[in-house]
Amino acid sequence: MDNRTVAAIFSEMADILAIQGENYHRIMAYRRAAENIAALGRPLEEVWRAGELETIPGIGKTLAAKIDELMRTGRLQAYEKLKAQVPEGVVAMLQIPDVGPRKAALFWKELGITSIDELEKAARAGKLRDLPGMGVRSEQKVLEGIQALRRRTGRIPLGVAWELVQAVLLPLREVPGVVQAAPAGSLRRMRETVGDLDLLVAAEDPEPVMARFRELPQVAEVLLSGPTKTSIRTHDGFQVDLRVLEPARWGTAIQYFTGSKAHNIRLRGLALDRGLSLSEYAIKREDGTEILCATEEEVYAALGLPWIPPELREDRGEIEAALERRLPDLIELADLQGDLQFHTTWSDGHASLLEMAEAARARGLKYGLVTDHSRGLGVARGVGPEELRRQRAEIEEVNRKLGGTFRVLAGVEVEVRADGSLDLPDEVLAELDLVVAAVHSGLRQGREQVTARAIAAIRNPHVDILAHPTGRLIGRREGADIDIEAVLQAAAEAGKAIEINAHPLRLDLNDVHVRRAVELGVTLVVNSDAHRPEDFDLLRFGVATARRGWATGADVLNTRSVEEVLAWVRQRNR
Ligand code: DGT
Ligand code: CA
Ligand code: CA
Ligand code: ZN
Repeated sequence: MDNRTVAAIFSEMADILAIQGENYHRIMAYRRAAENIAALGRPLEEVWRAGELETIPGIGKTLAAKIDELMRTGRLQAYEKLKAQVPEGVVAMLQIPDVGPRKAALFWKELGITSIDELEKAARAGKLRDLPGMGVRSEQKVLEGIQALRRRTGRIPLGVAWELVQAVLLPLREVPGVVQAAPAGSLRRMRETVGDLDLLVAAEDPEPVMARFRELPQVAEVLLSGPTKTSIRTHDGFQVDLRVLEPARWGTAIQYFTGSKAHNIRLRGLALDRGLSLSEYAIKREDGTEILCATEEEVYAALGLPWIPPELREDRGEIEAALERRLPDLIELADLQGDLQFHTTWSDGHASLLEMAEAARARGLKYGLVTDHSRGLGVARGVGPEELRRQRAEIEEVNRKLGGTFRVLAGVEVEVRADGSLDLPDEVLAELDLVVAAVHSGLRQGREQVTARAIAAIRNPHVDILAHPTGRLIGRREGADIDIEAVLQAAAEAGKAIEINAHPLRLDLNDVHVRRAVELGVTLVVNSDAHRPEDFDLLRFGVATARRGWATGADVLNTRSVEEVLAWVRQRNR
């Protein structure tokens, strides 16, 4: 427990108390303590060991006891109790300029808003202006505040960037004369976050494309607009750069603007070795004549290379692999035959088992493992032994209805408790087709403890898959401080699978960890973790992360048929 963590906990407690309209002095006590701990200048743990907590300004008996509890157990009951009373998204609203605890509470209590995204929707729909103490002007200020917050937090999560780009490309593709339209930059490489959006269009006449782009409803402000490039800022505060170029130069342009910069620098070096110079416009020979490349394949071929998938273009060994003709045959979305984690209304999902199965089937999947949360997580309607028994009957009924076109497997997302034990008894787990284990609480425990919990779960003979190992939420919550190397080693030894959670805010394992897992021969699973029917579309982000980690179809369990997956479980249990 370092100073920063303890300070953050106290400051969050102050926020929650403020939203609850608690006594001012109590709120200020937590705030002052948080500030003084953050500014302490020496490890709080040392002060605690020396028994001198109460010498810190603002720390009296009560707060000293709380720090003591945190240091000894890694947890704080009072904090957990408070957190359970106010949704995380409501606390997050306090980061919005001009939204204080009183307003956050108002939005939550009056309109049931529990996230910044929901708040934005409500503001756009004009639902905030009629609340007590609000008005059209203050509603507008909330929207501006959200945009400012997004600009400040900087990088855009992949899922948000993807949606925006699809929405922008659609009308551009309809402009007469447009031959090609595609994302470039970090989005095409499917990085987990994207700085700004880079779009490329091939057309002989740029102006109609630029004109259409400037008039899109997403545009808040045109930053610059010329014959080759237009930059805009969206209402959400995201910058989008559009470049339009002649179709004959598409290959060099899309290659250049896809990046990464590091990858491009290596390519330019290879070109120079061959007496060529590579730019976004063309490849130039020493005598000044140009080689125009209409496709990316031609660019790579001119440098003596096979085409390299964008997800690999980070200068992490892909150039060497390409030169030696040993690029991996990367997994593709169409390789997935099933999904081994989705939720239903039996826990915190929003659709029935049948609806979810049909949605998965509609996306070409052949099987799915239903994994509702076990009780311990404290989500509404978690499953215990009795619910799992009743759910089994529903699974059989759904499978009968689907008549062999799709198979639902019986599973659970069982909570790994703070002490590493599981939330359901072994005999209940033994009844299920596959078991997914996950750590959702106590992510702030020390490195050794969190790692030991994950490894204990992996070694439990009933567990098949460890879900989202770090528990991070990109841009919102750091993952646990966990020894991924040790977790992967344990999985390799036990023959268990590790999840790549496809939710674009998780992508957990991340690309770098996937790469290590592949090296160690760990079996991977790409799971949607769907909570609603449309969430099965998120699988693309999981597959992209697998590709960024150099994974092939053979590395990923759910590229196999349902029989092969069940055989994988059985052979381990022999
Ligand atoms: P981002 O926006 O921070 O997520 O990352 P990128 O990769 O999209 O970078 P961005 O938007 O600055 O530039 C898009 C691509 O343009 C980049 O991936 C490679 C290319 N590029 C930009 N600046 C340079 C440069 O100075 N040298 C080279 N070789 N390529 C560049
Ligand atoms: Ca970019
Ligand atoms: Ca850019
Ligand atoms: Zn859930």
